[in-house]
Amino acid sequence: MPEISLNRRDFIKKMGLSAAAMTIPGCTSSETAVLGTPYGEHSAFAKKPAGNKPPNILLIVSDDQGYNDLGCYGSGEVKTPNLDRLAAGGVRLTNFYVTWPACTPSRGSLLTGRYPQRNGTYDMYRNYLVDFDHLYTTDEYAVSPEMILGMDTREVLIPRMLKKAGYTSGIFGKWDLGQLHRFLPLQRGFDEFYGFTNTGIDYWTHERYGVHSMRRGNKLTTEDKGTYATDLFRREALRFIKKHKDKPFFCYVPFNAPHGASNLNRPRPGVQAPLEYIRRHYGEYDPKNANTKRAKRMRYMAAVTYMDEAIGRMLDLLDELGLADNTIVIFFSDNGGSGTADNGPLRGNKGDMFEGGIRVPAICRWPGAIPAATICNEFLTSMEIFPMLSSAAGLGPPKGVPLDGFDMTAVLAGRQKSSRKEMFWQRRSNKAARVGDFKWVESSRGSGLFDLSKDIGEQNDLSKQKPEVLATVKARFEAWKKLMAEAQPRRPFRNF
Ligand SMILES: [Ca+2]
Repeated sequence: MPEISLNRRDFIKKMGLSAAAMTIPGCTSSETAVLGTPYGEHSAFAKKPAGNKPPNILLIVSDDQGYNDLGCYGSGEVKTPNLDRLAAGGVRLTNFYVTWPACTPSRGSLLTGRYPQRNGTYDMYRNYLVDFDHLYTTDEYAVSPEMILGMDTREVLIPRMLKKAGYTSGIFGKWDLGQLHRFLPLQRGFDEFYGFTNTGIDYWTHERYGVHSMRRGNKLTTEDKGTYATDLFRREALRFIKKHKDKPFFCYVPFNAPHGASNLNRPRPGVQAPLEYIRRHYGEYDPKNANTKRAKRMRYMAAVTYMDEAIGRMLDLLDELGLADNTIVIFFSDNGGSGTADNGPLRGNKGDMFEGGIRVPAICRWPGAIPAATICNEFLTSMEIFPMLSSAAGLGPPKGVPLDGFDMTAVLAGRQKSSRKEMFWQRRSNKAARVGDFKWVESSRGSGLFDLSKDIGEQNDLSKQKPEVLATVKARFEAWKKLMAEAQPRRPFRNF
């Protein structure tokens, strides 16, 4: 690719963007403005005076839920009355991205506010031999990648950041950021943890390919073996909220639903849900024909609805305790849906660089700060959550930590346009960049240049018609790669 040097005016002209659209509030650096994302010290924090009591935070993440698999996103099939209720009380985002098309790096970016390539976790921590039916022995598992890799301990995670503002933090569900003692939630700023530390489990046995995985705090526990995991994360989150109702809390609930079960049995069980629940909500279901596409879809939908009901209980509790008005509730899926999930109208699935892998359903409710029953079509990402919460807590950005997002509160409130103009993704050799409305993908599952403003389904490849745009977007990607390469190196994957 030829070396391309563009000044700001050329760049804006080529991208067909107005100068006004490229301006970042509170940011005067033209280079940062061209980059679009307020990197590092340019992070556009809209610091608000902290009230007497900073808002509580309930952050809920679903696992592999499809873009179209919520009632409020248009599904006529999947029942999510409580997520729909959440959206009715706040804002539903249509243009919200995660940083990676699968679990671990997406969650790492959420908690650090940084690109995977910056925080060092730019791939999964998992044992791939299970794909070939290899059951790890205890000794093998103890030294396997899944066990020994973890988020670099120099990274500042949301709970540690919030600690400065007096928050108590709990996580109930899937951690996925390392299993050795030093990587576990209690060593990373959380005060309470009940859940599993690897990247997926059987919903009832809580085993990951034969390895028992549920923990309370730092210790493995079998106290709830046999109970459906969603019930457990609901129970623990409700307990935590009740216990800490009088002080600011951060309750992080990353459900394992509706991720497929990590189970060696062939055929693999896929998504699991209680039989009577599937029948009650989705009709006739015969467990003897569990491997038809319809049966798999029914289990997936039931797992989503079951999770939705658990979320409803949390929203009810906030109401009962009189906390709802001073609680930020955020929900999103960690990546696009796979298997029988419905990502319509987006192209592709979990794992893909197309929108179906990385654009996800997201809802935010914050009474008094964000108007109810609104829709936000602005370009936003999960990296905006760290700065948003930091600002809500009355804190500035952590010192010396370059963030890759900005406080999106004013955008969610409809008072400002998003200052995000660019976003970049890399999963091994698969690459993607979005600059303005143009999206470039180069991947093993397809490539092209697409205009998302006219072609959200990424069907019409414009590479040949718009070679200059293609060159510009690729140049932006290369500039981002360079920036990431210059960042202070982080474990575990980077060679330094
Ligand atoms: Ca996932």
